[in-house]
Amino acid sequence: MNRLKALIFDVDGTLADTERDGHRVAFNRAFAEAELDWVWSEELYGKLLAVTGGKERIRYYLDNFNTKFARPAGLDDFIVGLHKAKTRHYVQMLSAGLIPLRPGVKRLIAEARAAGLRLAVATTTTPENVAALLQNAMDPDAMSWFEVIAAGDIVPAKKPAPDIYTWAMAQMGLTPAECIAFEDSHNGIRSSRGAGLTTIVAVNGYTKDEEFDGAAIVLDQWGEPGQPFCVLAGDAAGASYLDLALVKRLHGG
Ligand code: XBP
Ligand code: MG
Repeated sequence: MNRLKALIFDVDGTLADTERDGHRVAFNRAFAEAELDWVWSEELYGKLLAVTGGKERIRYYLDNFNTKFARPAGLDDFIVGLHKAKTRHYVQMLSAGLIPLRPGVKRLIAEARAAGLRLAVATTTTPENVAALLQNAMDPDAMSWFEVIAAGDIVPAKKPAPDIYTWAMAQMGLTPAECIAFEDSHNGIRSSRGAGLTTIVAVNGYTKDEEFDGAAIVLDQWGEPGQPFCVLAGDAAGASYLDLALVKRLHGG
């Protein structure tokens, strides 16, 4: 096994719990602004999360949950417009400080930087959303801490396809054996494992019952000193929160 050189983070659900009170709310605001009567409840949104990518999710909703909607002639442009408005609302919410990082994220990233490890992001969400989250919830300079931000439509096939992780590693000139991924969802780990990456998982409310075959470990949260995680699968070797020593142990290099 090669020495660990880089940490690659998913964003939604992994760095921050963004879906229920962030993305979902922003979608609903965009729908209301467009005078659509669509409302995505917490429960419905859980089903819609089967599909990653906001534009793809709107189409999935129309195909499966709102088949009677009279579609406009240019459906693609209509979805693109709705999604632009959604991104504007979502970025506004982040700028207002409404969405914090998950416990432990800031500490782990500080430790990784201090140890000289390289950092990247691999996500299906829109690049503006990543910038807004990192700048508002992590640090005004946090964008510069990440060597590669692989996001959104940069690859046509979104998670669970491995492409976004493969793209990020190609940009860094690293092999899967030199990296480790952090994920929160089944679609996410299918993508990271598909790209050959050892993957550490911390679930959230929407993903806690999903399958995480092939995960190095599955936790209920990243944990902090005084805020221990529960190990849902795997072996934390007695640790109670995820630090770099545990990351390296799970990576094996
Ligand atoms: C995240 C997503 C995204 C966000 C919405 O998945 O599925 O679609 O919900 O983002 P992952 P956009 O954490 O696996 O990357 O609306 O910007 O697409
Ligand atoms: Mg995720």
